[in-house]
Amino acid sequence: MRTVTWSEVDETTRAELLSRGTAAAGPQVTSGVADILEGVREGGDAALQAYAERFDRAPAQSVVVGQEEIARAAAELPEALRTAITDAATNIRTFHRAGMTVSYEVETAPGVICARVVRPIRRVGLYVPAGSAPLPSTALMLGVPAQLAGCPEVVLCTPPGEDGRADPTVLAAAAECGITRVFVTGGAQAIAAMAYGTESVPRCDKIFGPGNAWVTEAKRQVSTAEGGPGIDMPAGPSEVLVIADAGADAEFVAADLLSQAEHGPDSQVLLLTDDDAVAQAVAEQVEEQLAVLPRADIAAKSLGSSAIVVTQDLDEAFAISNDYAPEHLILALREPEDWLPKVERAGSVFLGDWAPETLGDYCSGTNHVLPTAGAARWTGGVNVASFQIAMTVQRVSPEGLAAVGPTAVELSGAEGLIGHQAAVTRRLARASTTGATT
Ligand code: HSO
Ligand code: ZN
Repeated sequence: MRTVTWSEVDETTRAELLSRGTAAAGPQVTSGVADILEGVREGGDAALQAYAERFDRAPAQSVVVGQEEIARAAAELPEALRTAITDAATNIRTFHRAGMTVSYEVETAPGVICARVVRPIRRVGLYVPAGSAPLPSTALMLGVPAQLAGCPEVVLCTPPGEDGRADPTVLAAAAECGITRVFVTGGAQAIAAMAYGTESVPRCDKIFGPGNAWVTEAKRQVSTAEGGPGIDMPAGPSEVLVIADAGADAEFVAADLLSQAEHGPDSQVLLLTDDDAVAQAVAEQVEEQLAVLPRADIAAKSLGSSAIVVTQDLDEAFAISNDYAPEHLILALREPEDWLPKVERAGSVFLGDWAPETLGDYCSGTNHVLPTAGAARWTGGVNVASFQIAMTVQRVSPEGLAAVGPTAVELSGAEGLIGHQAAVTRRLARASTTGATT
C-alpha cells in the first residue's frame, strides 16, 4: 500500500489520494446504462433475460422466483447459517425499531394544531447484489426496515448465479423479512425493471440498495427522469477510513482495511495515522494478510487506489476524514469516545479496537446500506424512515383562524397573492358575522 506524509504532498496529490476514481461513473457507464434502461423499457422481461445471458452468463429462464423456491431455501440451509440469519435480523430489528419516526402534534397557536403522521411507501424495490459474492446481509438490511415501516408491497431483485437461479441464502434472508415477490435479475437492468415495471416485475415507488458503478448510475438516471422513482442514496463501491493512534493494533487495522478492499476492485480503503511506526506495521500486516486472502486479486486491485497517510496529529486526520466523508469510519484510538464529537460526516462510525466494521456489515444492528462517494456530506444510511412518508396535518378552529389568519393576510398581501389572502379574509368575515370566534 502506498504511504505518504500529508504535509509533504501538494494539493494535486492530496486530491488524487482522496478521489474515489471509479466511483463516479465515466461517460462509458453513463451511456451504457442509458442503453440498458431503454432496452428494458422497450423489451420488458425478454430484455431482462437477454441481459442475464449477456452479462451474468446465466441460462435464460423466468425472472420470477416461485413461492416454494423461497420457502425451500431457508429449510435447506445448514442450521448454523439459518440461525445466523435470524440472529442478525433480530439485532437489526431491535436497533431500527428504536429509531422509528414518531407521530406528534403541537398547538402552535390557540386552536391551531399541527401534526406529523407517518405512512409507509406503497411499493418499494430492494436491490440485493450478487456480482462476485451474493449478499444475503443486504436483503436483511433492506427487508427489516421495510417490514418495520409496514410497506404493503416489497419487491426484491437479485442477480442470477451461473445456474440462472437466485442465491438460496438471499432467498432465506428475504423470507425472514416476509418478502414474497423476488425476481432474479441484476445490474442496471434490475433497476430499470423496478423503475418502469415489466410484465413480471412491478413498477416501484422507491428503489433501495447498494451496487456497483452501473447499478448506482442506473439509480441516478431513473430517479432524475420525470415521474421516476425515488432512491435511497448513492450506495456505490465500498469505502472505509481508519484513524489510528500510536496504540492501535496493526493486525486489526490491516484486517479491517482488507475486509472492505475485498468487496471489489473499485473499493477504497484509507488509513490516517499520526504515528510512523503504526503506518509501517499496518503496511506490513496488509501484505502478510493479503497473501492468505481468497479474494486477494480483488483486494490487491482496490489497494492500488488506496493509501496510508501519515498526519502531523490526530486533528489533521479528523480534518481530512471530515472532508472525505467516508462511508465507514473506524476510530482505532485509545479514547475513541472523546474523539467522536470531532466526527462531522461519516455513514457509520466504529469505536475502538473491538468494533470491526464487519459487525456493522452483518449483525450488530446498524444498517450497512450507507452513503458512499462523499454522500455522507448530506445523508445518513438507510433506516425505517427511508421507507416512509412523513405527512403533515393541521386542524384549525374558527378561533385558530382568528389567531393566525392576520399573519397570512399580511404575508400574502406582501407577495401580491390576493387569492391566497381572500381564502382567509372571506372566512374571517363569515366568522365575525356568525360570531363563530366569540
Ligand atoms: N460493507 C458493505 C456491506 C457488506 N459487507 C455486505 C459484507 N456484506 C457496505 O459497504
Ligand atoms: Zn463489507
